[in-house]
Amino acid sequence: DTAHVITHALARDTLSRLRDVETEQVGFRKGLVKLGRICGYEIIDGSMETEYVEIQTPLETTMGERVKGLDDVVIVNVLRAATPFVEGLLKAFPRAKQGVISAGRDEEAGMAEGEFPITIDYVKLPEIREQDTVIVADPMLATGSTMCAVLERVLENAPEPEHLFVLSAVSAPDGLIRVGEQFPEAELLTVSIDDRLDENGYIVPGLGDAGDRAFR
Ligand code: HSX
Repeated sequence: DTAHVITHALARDTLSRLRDVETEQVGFRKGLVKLGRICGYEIIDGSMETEYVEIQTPLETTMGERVKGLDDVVIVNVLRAATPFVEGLLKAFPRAKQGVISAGRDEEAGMAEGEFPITIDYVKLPEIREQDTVIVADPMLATGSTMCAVLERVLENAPEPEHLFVLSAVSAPDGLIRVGEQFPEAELLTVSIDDRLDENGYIVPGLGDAGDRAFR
């Protein structure tokens, strides 16, 4: 198994609204924010440890728990569709550092052997340290070309982080396989593994173009 599917009922509900062609721009953007928050909570629940801490309630001293590592989180926003998704993630990881990468498929060049050439225009990343949980977020993982190019930039000159999550809302089997093969250290998280890619490299059934639906 290459990927872990986030199956929280609210994640499935929210993704279904995103898929719906009737969901207009505001609803779509809010849905992506909400899905980002749910995914963030799922990452915390599934992968982060808690420690016991003594706390004082208004009545007495008792044991409480605190999630460890919340200060060591780096979220990478793959412009532009990931922007609302990352806004949601930040609700789960309010103290995260953020990186930004503008990367996109060269659609005119077209898909060749299941891959697109990728243009990267802008990269600004915080320092990545061994103890960090790095979350690279992009709502769509289609051929995986964009994500592979992004991961290359994220990981160059960086030590292997504690966790490297590749988070998408919808993904295609081909893209997950490609990213998994090229970056075996990455933990692939998605809310849905869709059926296939069409001849233009779009995820089917998918949700259309997330960037266009959120921003146009
Ligand atoms: C869309 O295409 C998404 O937001 C991703 O950035 C990208 C995914 O396509 P692929 O590179 O996986 O084929 O703009």
